[in-house]
Amino acid sequence: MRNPFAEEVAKGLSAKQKYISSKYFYDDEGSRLFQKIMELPEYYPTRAEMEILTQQPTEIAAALRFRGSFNIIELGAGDGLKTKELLRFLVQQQADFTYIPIDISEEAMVHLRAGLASALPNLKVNPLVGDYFEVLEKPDIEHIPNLFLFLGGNIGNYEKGETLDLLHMLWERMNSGDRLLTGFDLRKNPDLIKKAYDDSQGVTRAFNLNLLHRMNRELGAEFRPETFDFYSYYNPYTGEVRSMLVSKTAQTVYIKELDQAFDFQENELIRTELSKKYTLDEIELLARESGFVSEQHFLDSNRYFTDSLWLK
Ligand code: AVI
Repeated sequence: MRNPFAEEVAKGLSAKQKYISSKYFYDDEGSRLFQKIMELPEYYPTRAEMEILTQQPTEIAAALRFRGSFNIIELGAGDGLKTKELLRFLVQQQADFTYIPIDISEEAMVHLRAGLASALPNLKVNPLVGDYFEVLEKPDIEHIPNLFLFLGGNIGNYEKGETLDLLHMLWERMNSGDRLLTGFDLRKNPDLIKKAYDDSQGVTRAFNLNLLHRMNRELGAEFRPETFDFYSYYNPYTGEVRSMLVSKTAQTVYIKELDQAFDFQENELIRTELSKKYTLDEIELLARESGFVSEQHFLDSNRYFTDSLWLK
């Protein structure tokens, strides 16, 4: 079997409306660019969520209502930077819990464990490496109350049907009484959202164009990235930011790994990403649709972002 990236590229570039999934943004170069995005003045979501987790740990901890020992299971933990503030608070409160970060990157987990060992030496950490749904299949997580964390607004990168599938799969793997804290980016001034996804330094542009570079590097593709533009728009009626690449000319691009050539018309699009912005009503509806009870929203002072707590 060919590698999954090659398979998806073959499918996406053969579709009537071409697309490449945003999950392929994150190779080493893409992850480096995403770190830069999170530091951009226009990109508010990371700072907003950081504010929630650093300013409201008392309220979040109280809302968990866990007695005795519990687990905090984080999906796609990455560098765990934002979570560290919540963990620090719970350690100071002498809460009896184990932190179980899950991430596909082994390197990220080694790094996170080492960082936590020096910053919070009393914290019990049990990192798991792999796709989070596969990892959660395994029965080696104790049946004590669990708080699942799905932070960073990653949920906004899924189409509606995929979002429901994901929440449903998670619901099936949770026990009654477990909780889920999810980060959602909220609707706000449309111009502010638009600028966050088309920044003045062109980092988001480079982040999208990196998909072409990645196909060149990994699949022996012959894209000339300078012949593509980046375009994104925000639709305030639906809350959707849609990002895409635009072929500036009619051209044919050969991909060695697929031994296939793909035709592009002038101005033809390659869809790359959805970043959905929610209202609080939509979040509560989503909770109901996926079998959860929405308990509380924790918002930053600008009301840009929410970490919302749901109960199974
Ligand atoms: C990872 N994800 C939540 C980011 C977002 O805001 O949708 C990815 C991103 N795309 C462009 N800028 C940031």
